[in-house]
Amino acid sequence: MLESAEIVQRFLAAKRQVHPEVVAWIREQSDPGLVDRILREAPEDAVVISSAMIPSIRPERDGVRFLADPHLEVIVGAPGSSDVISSIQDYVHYFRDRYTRLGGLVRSRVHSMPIEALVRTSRYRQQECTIIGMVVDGRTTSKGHRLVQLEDPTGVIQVLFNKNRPDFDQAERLVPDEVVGVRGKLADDGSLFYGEQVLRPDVPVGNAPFLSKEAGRAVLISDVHVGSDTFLPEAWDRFADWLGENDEIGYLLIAGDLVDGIGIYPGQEKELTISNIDEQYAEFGRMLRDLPSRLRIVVAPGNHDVVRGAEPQPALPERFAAHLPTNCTIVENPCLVSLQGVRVLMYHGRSIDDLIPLLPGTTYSRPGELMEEMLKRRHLAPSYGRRTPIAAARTDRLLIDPVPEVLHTGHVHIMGFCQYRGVIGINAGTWQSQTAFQKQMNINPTPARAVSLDLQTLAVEAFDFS
Ligand code: D5M
Ligand code: FE
Ligand code: ZN
Repeated sequence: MLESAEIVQRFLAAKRQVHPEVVAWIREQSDPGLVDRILREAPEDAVVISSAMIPSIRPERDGVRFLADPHLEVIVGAPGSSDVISSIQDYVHYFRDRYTRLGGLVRSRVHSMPIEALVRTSRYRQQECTIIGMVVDGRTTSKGHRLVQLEDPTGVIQVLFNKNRPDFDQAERLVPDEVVGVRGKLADDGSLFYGEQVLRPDVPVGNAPFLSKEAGRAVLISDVHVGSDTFLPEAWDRFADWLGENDEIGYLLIAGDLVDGIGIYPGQEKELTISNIDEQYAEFGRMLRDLPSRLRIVVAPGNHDVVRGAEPQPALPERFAAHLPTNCTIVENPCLVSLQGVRVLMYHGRSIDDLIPLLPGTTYSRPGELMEEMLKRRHLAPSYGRRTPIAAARTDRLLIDPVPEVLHTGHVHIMGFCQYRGVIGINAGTWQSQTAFQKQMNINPTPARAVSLDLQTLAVEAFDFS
């Protein structure tokens, strides 16, 4: 084992100072190559090597451990936590887990009964009760009422929502595979359940977000799309300068679509300035290295990135992560990170494409509303089997549990916000101007945006670098 004095000496020899915490940690590791690796990977402009610089000193393949950073913590979604999956068995487990956990949130508030027990005897007819189930599907009847099929582990039932009853608008917003409670009455012949009220898992009414006791500021962005001919380098440079001028900003969170990728859509090759995937990440890495080295940067993938599309998406593999500076923490999509105790749920946001056609009145131009719909359902991607591929693992990693302070999404390239029962939703926009495809789809992006978050107050401020 290296002695402390020797460790300090080796840093001094390299014209660096080292924090005592780091020295203590190095002593414990009994890893002779560690000092050299830290010296090699530490930010060039760092005079004092602090513990904050160590967590992302990536394990070389022999698996060096990290020193926990007191400020940034990956609670869920550290690299390697998404299982390898996809047997029938997992699909069954996946939906059971989704039902049990989301149903449990409703069950904790109301007394409910299994569908099978309800229809078996005539005892419960004409008596108000609550059932909890997963929406199989729904349709509007010829008279304009809403008929929804609801399933729990014991049975299936048709639930009819009368268009003239108060909660009809909520019934219209039931989407396939979400888990809800429905309060109502069984029909006399037991064939139907008359739904009166929709009870969603929801954020508790009294939800009180955690606030950091110390000052701190994070910046949230998304959809950088490096390598695309519509990526905006000058705007990015202005952003980089601004980060340099505002040294109270300690964190930068990036919610996916880091690069434009290769072969993501037909004809993409004609719209790329960098047509090699390694080169795209190398360029992205250079851009991050040019940012102030004090920043702790959290890097999550999106559907344009090089990892599998099925969510949860794994973190960037080492081959590509190796291009990123050591102050980057690579994570999965989704992931839950804590910044001084303020929990940010990062999710690229692909399910927004699925939710918009399912939810009347929603639009790409107001992504905040879709984040609110996710929070009410306590789920990031409520409907299975649409445009958002979901890897059906034994546990449903797309549940929103615990309730975070902040939900950070991207994907739609339009900045938007919500504030729902104490939770702040931030859709961060993009660094790419309108693509030919988006023009065709009539999607008007809000490029070159960054959103700042005050960790003491959760105050949000938007900046435009275009
Ligand atoms: O997604 C950027 C935006 O383009 C986002 O609003 C979704 C939309 N988009 C992407 N692909 C499609 C398809 N195939 N149909 C309709 N809309 C789409 P990005 O992930 O950056 O490509
Ligand atoms: Fe994107
Ligand atoms: Zn995307």
